[in-house]
Amino acid sequence: SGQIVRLRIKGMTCTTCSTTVESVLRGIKGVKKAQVALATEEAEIHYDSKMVSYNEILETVEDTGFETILIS
Ligand code: 9UX
Repeated sequence: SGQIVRLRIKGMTCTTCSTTVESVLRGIKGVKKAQVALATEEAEIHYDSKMVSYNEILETVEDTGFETILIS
């Protein structure tokens, strides 16, 4: 049930933005590992699909105010 999802996160303009998104991701129950790259607007999230779905992860990021698109 270990999965990896990659998201494009639009609208991050400084490292505080990306750090905030990263903290939010890491705070989601079921997320094991999360990295957000400001330059590429990409996030890679390792999670347990028994505990959380990628859709819940995506919606949680969107709640921070950044448009979020599933890459793969
Ligand atoms: Mo940086 Mo992001 O000053 O919303 S925190 S732009």
